[in-house]
Amino acid sequence: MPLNPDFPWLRAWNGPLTADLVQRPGDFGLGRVPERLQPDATTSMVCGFCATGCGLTVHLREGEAVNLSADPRYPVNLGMACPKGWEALAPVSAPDRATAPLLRNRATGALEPVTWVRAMHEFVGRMKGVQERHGAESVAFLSTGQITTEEMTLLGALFRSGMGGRHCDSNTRQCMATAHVAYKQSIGFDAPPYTYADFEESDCLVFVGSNPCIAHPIMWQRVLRNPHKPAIIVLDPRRTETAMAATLHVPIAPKSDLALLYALANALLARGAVDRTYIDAHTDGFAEFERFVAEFTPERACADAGIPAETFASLVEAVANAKRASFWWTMGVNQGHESTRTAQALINLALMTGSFGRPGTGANSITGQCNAMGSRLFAHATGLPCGREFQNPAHRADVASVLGWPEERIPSTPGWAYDQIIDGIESGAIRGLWIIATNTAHSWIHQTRFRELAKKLEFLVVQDLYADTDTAKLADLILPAAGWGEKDGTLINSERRIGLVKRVRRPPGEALSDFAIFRLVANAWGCGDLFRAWRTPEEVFRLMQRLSAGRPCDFSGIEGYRHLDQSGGIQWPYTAADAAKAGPGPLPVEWRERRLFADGRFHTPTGKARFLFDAPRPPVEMPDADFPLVLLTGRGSSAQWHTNTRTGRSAVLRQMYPADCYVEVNPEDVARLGLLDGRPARLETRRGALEVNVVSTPTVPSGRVFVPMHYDGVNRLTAESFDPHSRQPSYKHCAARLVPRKS
Ligand SMILES: Nc1nc2c(c(=O)[nH]1)N[C@H]1C(S)=C(S)[C@@H](COP(=O)(O)OP(=O)(O)OC[C@H]3O[C@@H](n4cnc5c(=O)[nH]c(N)nc54)[C@H](O)[C@@H]3O)O[C@H]1N2
Ligand SMILES: Nc1nc2c(c(=O)[nH]1)N[C@H]1C(S)=C(S)[C@@H](COP(=O)(O)OP(=O)(O)OC[C@H]3O[C@@H](n4cnc5c(=O)[nH]c(N)nc54)[C@H](O)[C@@H]3O)O[C@H]1N2
Ligand code: SF4
Ligand SMILES: [Mo]
Repeated sequence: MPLNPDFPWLRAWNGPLTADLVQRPGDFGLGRVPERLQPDATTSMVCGFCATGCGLTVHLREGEAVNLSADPRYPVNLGMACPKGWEALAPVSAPDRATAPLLRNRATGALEPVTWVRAMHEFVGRMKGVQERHGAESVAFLSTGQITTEEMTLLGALFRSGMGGRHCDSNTRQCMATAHVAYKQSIGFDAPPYTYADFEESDCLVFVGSNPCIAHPIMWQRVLRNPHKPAIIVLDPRRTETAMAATLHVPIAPKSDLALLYALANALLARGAVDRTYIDAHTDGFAEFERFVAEFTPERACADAGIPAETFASLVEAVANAKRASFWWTMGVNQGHESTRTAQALINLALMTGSFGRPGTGANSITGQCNAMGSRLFAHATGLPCGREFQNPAHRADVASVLGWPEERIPSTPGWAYDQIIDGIESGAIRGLWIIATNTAHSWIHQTRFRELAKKLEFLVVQDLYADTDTAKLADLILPAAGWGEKDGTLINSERRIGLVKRVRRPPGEALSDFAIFRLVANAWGCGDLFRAWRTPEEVFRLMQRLSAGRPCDFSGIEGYRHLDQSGGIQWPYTAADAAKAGPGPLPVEWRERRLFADGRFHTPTGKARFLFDAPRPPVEMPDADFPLVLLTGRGSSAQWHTNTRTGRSAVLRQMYPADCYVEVNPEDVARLGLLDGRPARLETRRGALEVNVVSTPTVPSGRVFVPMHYDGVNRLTAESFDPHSRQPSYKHCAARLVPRKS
């Protein structure tokens, strides 16, 4: 394929990326390490692991990061950080980073380093080739909640408006799709209402399918600062670290949440512990809900959930007595076969008790990845930016006018969700796939199927920090990406706080920021003109602000990156009217922690929140004689991040978790199954098997076992099943058996 004529600078740049090019300020969002970073100074930025969004102080020598500490002034973490935060430089400093594009030699099958020019030739030539043969919609991308919002915005626009693609999704589907859909349906917009001060102000915190001691340790520190001697209730099939620290553990049977939460609503009604004034003024559909929950008696709930009657009574008592009840949920809810309704059952509880918009209250989804919230607003997967809909002509016109593009450029049809894209590979509808900052071959439910299907693709591109991830190993082309600390941009945390990340390190070799790679692709593809005003991350941030204007997430009042830097991040919304009240410069203290819906007005057409509910259903795969155990999966330690590509590269973090995969088994089951504590066993499901070491522990009840998701192979076991509303995978329920291994 001839080089695209719109791409003269790349034609000239026919070789390795030179130091000179890297240092040309402003080019492709790279730029030199900013002037303001004096030698041996410090600067601050937010952590790039979890959605807590802690502020970290970066210590610099001669303008480059040499060390990190927790930022005492940042309103999120108040000087605390978890092990991953302290070790955040280790994954980017690893000696085995991907440093040049790698192309698979079709004759030998080996991956060989190539120039960026060649890499772009291949990318454009082969993706366009697939499109010519099989139609524009035959290429797809899978992206992430772990790149900057500016990068997500650019990628979505590039793919849908520039490359003519349609099907794209991100790993946020595995994680936050449920919360997104639940909020949207119930309160009209994906707007988690809380601020972290609510952890400290609540007098009753109900955590459902959430283990913050491990997964959000700094949020848990905020709970520990609560001076009100709160009731802390944990609904989890396992006696987790969080459950142990709680005032009440409700050890419910896996996936019995929905029925139990309806029974809780019914019991609160029976006690009169509901706020009728609030319900009448601010909600729709309560009468139907009240009738619906009447059949969920305490007896039925306790039988279904396998919990003692006293435990249920204590739960009801605690919520009924609370003045400021808050309901928090994470993956034990989101990853389920009826997860949207379960999340909405929590929203219903908050609404009926008037626990919305006041300090210490809320139906609060805790986010996972550092920028899942950015992805929910800007990824182009489920809609146009800022909760706009593809099919809505007025929404398309808005976007076109902000971007200065003809309206025909704005996509008008939704694309497929993650699972549909995978099915599309099987059916032959998807032939080219671009995977960015996610490790599908490990993290996708039923990974064996994905690995088999990947072989069917005509072209697989993987863009990652490392060339040896399970997904990168399958690629035809690997694009080496800069990581956290090597690029500028913003991330949005769980409480809607927009925080800044900065370039405080030079990426190794020829690795480029994802932003720069997307710009390269745009130019090579021949649609670079569309993105003339998208040269730097901050220019794109300005566009994002204009896209947000007038929407519930409006942050058009932010003055720019410097303003975020001075203010400890800024929560959306922050409108131009807010800015006029707060005044210029660093945000006044009273603006630094803000919650939503104090006025009880929601984003639905009526301004009222809706009670949404459905009859509970059993999970698709129940234990039986052959596979008698329920397999639970989730986070294993605060030192491991997902598929461990990053955390596995820190020698310090490696000391903090077992090197080999393990399964937690109740001591009774260990004895009954002839297993031995600390010895290997085979964990089998209908889809595959995994070698694991047995950890005998009473924290999992008999009949259930738990495997952390961080070790490769866990998703050989899981069963493909999805929530019908959010299409989020149900990672936390399938039937399994454990067999002692004779060794
Ligand atoms: N250290 C560390 N921290 C992380 C991450 C990480 O990989 N490592 N990942 C981040 C991301 S992306 C996410 S999404 C969050 C996840 O954060 P969490 O959701 O808190 O973590 P998980 O361990 O996946 O799941 C939470 C709990 O759900 C329980 N559970 C399983 N099935 C059910 C059920 O049917 N009902 C109920 N009520 N509970 C159930 C599990 O036993 C588990 O204890 O963590 C974030 N933080
Ligand atoms: N069984 C089971 N499976 C699960 C879960 C579970 O609880 N149980 N949880 C699910 C959840 S909630 C989630 S969020 C997913 C997470 O699943 P993944 O997203 O697959 O996990 P990560 O290991 O975070 O993968 C991110 C990849 O991006 C790379 N990367 C990091 N930073 C950058 C960057 O700036 N640019 C680029 N280009 N690459 C970068 C990393 O090296 C890594 O390879 O797993 C899901 N899978
Ligand atoms: S709690 Fe999350 S954001 Fe804070 S330091 Fe740890 S990984 Fe980073
Ligand atoms: Mo997640």
